[in-house]
Amino acid sequence: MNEQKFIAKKKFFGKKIYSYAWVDSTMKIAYSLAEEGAEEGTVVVAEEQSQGKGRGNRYWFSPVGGLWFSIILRPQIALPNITQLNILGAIGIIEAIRKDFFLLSPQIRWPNDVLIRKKKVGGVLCRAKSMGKNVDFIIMGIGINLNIDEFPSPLCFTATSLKREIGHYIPREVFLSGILRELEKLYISSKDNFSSIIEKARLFSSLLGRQVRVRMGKKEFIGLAQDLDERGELVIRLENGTYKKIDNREDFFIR
Ligand code: BT5
Repeated sequence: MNEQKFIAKKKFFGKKIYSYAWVDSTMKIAYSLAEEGAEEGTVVVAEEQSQGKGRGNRYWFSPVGGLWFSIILRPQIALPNITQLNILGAIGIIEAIRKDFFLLSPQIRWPNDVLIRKKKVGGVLCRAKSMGKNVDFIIMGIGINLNIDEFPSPLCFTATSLKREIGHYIPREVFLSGILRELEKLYISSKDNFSSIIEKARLFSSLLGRQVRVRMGKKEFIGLAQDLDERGELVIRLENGTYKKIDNREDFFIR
């Protein structure tokens, strides 16, 4: 049964939660709700997704056991700074993990991956709808491998779950309300001041100080991941000594 539950809470993020047993993608449902005028902070969560999406339409493995949800955001900004929101989402995942499981050391692989011991435990996907120069809404999708025991190849080499890292089951609703609290705090504070989020992204970065290989279309270059600028773009020091900033439109690889 794919019954739609409607849970009302007092908070801003997750004040309204639409919860499904299965969906194609929570992104699609949240997008339709946003178009119909759903308020900021509305959440769509599913136990399972048949067509979970990553960036660039990549596949997102979303079986029962994970935490898959999307939040409707209506930021008052002229242009969607998706890089910043990706970083905010990843830091929200990191803060929620650190709060509940202080022995784990999650890291952000700029701009949207969360890793534990170099394996991906979660990811963020932001989609914007613009009206002319203004953002109408943004859907922030968050995927966290909560209680997944096995991953198919090739994910079994690159992915992990929180259950595998800590060795026990984690209740989904409890983790969801914790991460919504963290995301809400970050989102509210980011309106006045994004620099504290950038500071956290620097602190928890898996890339800074490392040599990276970046692919932009057919071009590829190698350099040192030097810093994140105030807009959340990654500053790379190229082999010839010049600097290049990249945003999250590029495909990104670590050598
Ligand atoms: C992401 O994309 O990491 C964004 C993931 C967002 C998923 C959420 S779930 C709720 C909402 N609804 C959706 O349909 N999507 C969002 P990207 O950086 O492009 O990473 C995609 C790559 O990660 C894939 O090409 C695989 O290599 C790998 N991957 C796929 N599923 C994975 C999983 N469950 N755990 C770890 N890695 C995975």
